[in-house]
Amino acid sequence: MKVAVVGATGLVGTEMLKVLAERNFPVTELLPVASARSVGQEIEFRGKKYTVVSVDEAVAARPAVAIFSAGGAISLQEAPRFAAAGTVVIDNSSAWRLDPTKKLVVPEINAHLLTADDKIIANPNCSTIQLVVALNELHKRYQATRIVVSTYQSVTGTGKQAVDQMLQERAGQTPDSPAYPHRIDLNVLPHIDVFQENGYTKEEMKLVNETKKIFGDDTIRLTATTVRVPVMGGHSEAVNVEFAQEFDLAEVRELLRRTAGVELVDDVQNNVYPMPRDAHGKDAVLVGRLRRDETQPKTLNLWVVADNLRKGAATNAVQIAEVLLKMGLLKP
Ligand code: 11C
Repeated sequence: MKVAVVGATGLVGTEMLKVLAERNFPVTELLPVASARSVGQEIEFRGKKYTVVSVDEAVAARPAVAIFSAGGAISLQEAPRFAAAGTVVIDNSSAWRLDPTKKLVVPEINAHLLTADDKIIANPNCSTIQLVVALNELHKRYQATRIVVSTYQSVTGTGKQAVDQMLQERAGQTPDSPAYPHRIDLNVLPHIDVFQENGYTKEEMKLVNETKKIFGDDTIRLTATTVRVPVMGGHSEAVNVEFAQEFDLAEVRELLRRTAGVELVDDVQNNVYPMPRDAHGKDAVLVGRLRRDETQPKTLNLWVVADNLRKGAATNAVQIAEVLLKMGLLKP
């Protein structure tokens, strides 16, 4: 398979190359694509050097699949060009996620919807992916009716500039080019992405709208507060979920043990619960702190942690490519 990775030099792009190699995706030729200033640079993939090429060169090479992580504007402009050349695009930006003609896919949940007509497939936002993976089996069994989620998101979600800001602040330096309007190290910012007219941030509304689309259920009521914390390993979420059906905690535990993509990490007697340091570099969504909300019936509290660059971005995108390959929907 000829594979293009668009945005190959960014944090997510680098992770995509790592995941493609680790999972032995059958890449026969890699087309790393990046902005004009990176074209001509070399990157290494499975011990071989590849030259970074322009979008035009990559489109002309007609790869089987192009995995994008280069921001919404580039996806809007360039994904249709790849699709027109016969390449299937898996896009990690928010550009196509809510487009009713595009599928928003988390393989454990809705990969069965994919068909040969899907030429641009959207990869959800990282904070949404870990939420829906954690709730998938519980939603099927008890039907979630209302979800309240508060996130604690890693600086890696913003990108390299934010990582540099935090590390420079930590070293007592003034950041060269801060990513945030405030200090992030030794601080917490209740602000991820831009504020909308309704007072919520775009990140908060992504959680609301993407969750409904992935579960194919517009009736779920979801409200979110998304917060940036000075952490590197992954995103954490405190989730309060109300179900239509009564549940049994032992059964919830059993369902989570059997949920694809979930690792149950819940032994509070021994101080065992999910933490971003433990999620870092892993593909599993870690779930713990399971307890009944004692203020109202049929309501569960849980704590969900995942590496936002892996299952939250690169791994989910590569898993979509793997499904397409298995379904015979990628043309070599
Ligand atoms: C963050 N969730 O942590 C964002 C990053 O829509 O794919 C990913 C943004 C997106 O800042």
